[in-house]
Amino acid sequence: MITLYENPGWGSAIVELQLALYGLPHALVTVGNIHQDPVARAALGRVNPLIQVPTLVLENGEVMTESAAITLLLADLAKSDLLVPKARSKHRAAFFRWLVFLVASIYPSFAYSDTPERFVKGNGGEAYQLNVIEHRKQMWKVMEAEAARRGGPFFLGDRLSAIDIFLACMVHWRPREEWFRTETPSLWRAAEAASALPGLQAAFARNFG
Ligand SMILES: N[C@@H](CCC(=O)N[C@@H](CS)C(=O)NCC(=O)O)C(=O)O
Repeated sequence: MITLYENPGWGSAIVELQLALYGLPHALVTVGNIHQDPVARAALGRVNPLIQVPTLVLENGEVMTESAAITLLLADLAKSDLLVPKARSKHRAAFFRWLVFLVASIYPSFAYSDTPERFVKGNGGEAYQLNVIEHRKQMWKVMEAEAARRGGPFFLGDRLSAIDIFLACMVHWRPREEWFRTETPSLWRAAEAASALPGLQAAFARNFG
């Protein structure tokens, strides 16, 4: 069985929701506060030297990290195009573009703002943290313009994809729900549409309830 190392509400939720939607059997191992607890860090570090969630261990023992890579792999394992548009489908290019933007540009900014002490020495950390969050807001606005142009209800328009699952989780992270609801209504609508999908309720409540 697949094992997901996770913390409720953290990035592992992006993977847990996909496992739930596909109906792929999996076990959960809660890792605890890997930012602060040396025991939790050591335990996860034995599985994944990056000490990050999501960490997935496949049935054959292979370790998978990186939420986008896991997203693509799960679609293969589930033999499904529910969340990943098929090769040559009309949504494929936009899906690749925005999936990579999410994980390469937006997601790393959480490491920079959540643990500024890793990146800034001395007492400049707070201003730096606020700047990172402001920069993240600008990136979300770029995604908002794209979602608005496509017209919803999902990020890609009329087609659900894993991007909506990322949004359903990430709108709960800073700058958080109220900001998304008012400043990026198209992203909020896509996140809400994904959160309401049948089959997701238990996993969603476990992470964000
Ligand atoms: N590139 C990774 C990023 C994962 C990530 O940053 N996870 C956060 C939790 S949301 C984490 O585990 N942070 C702990 C750390 O970086 O020390 C992915 O896309 O899965």
